[in-house]
Amino acid sequence: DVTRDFLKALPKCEHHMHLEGALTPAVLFKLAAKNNISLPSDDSAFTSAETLLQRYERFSSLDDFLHYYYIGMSVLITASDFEALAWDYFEHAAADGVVHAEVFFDPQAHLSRNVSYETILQGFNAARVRAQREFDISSELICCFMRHLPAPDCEATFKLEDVQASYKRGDVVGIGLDSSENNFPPELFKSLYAGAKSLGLRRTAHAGEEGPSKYIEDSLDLLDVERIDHGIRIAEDPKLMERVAKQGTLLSVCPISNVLLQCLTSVAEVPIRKFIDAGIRFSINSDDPAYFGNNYILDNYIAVQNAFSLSHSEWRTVCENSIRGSWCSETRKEEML
Ligand code: ES4
Ligand code: ZN
Repeated sequence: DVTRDFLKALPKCEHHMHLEGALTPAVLFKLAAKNNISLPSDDSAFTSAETLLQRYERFSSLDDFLHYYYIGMSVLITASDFEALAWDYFEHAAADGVVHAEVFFDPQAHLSRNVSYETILQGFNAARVRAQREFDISSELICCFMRHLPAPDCEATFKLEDVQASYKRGDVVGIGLDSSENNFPPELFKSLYAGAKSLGLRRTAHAGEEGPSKYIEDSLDLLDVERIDHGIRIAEDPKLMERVAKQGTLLSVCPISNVLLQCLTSVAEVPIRKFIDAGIRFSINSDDPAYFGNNYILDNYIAVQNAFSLSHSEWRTVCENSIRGSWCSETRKEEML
């Protein structure tokens, strides 16, 4: 039988974890006090870390979650705040048996508060260097653009000197697209993604989380993405499933997130068995662990096991596909395999 120890020991890659989503209510209140940031006084959820945690247990939708997520990250000010946030994640990742993590961040949410891009990267990079040294965890940063903002604003951020310099240095491996999905279709971001491709950046986008499977198809056709984040609604389109299986596009699936944001009513509804039967590659990820019941990657693996009873060999295939779908060097992939 597949045990927790077996799942923990697998060489896991994480592809879908928003660093800002690792901000726990306890750290949020600590940083708010340190940085003199006032939290909303008209929402009783912000009375204490305990009441906030309780509010996190009943998100009604992606947008309801995002409201709290964007307020939460307003307490992040200094490089050491960003470093502590990322380090907190890497400690959990190490405990869960992660060997390689490709993590998202949302620069626009910080630049708009006059936190510099260099401050963000300095903090994250310090944590990444330490995670490599102390835990042997390799990592990559993926720069996400927030699709609820005007596409020209996203492109202006993409073109900022500091942002371009981080791409050239190799500190950022690729771009992603996140935030509210419905009514913000992939086609709005065609020129952003064309620009990223011309720089040799890797490309992914959230699609088919709350939005229709058409957004998955359009992300492939119009944005030329190499991975799809979530992608669960692909199950509505058998033809697209065939295409994604054939192309080998990897879906970064986040089962507990999908349930807690009420995209699905249980983990058993994640189309894991359909994906396996169709030959669709996927990884299993935590999304925003501090907002989703403190569930990190291993909790998501266990939830999938409880719902689908995969075999040892099926689990090894999940992890092999996750390694092959990673954006690290081929040498690093061989080490992990
Ligand atoms: C996100 Cl779960 C999810 N979906 C879209 N955007 C996000 N940003 C952080 N978590
Ligand atoms: Zn996400």
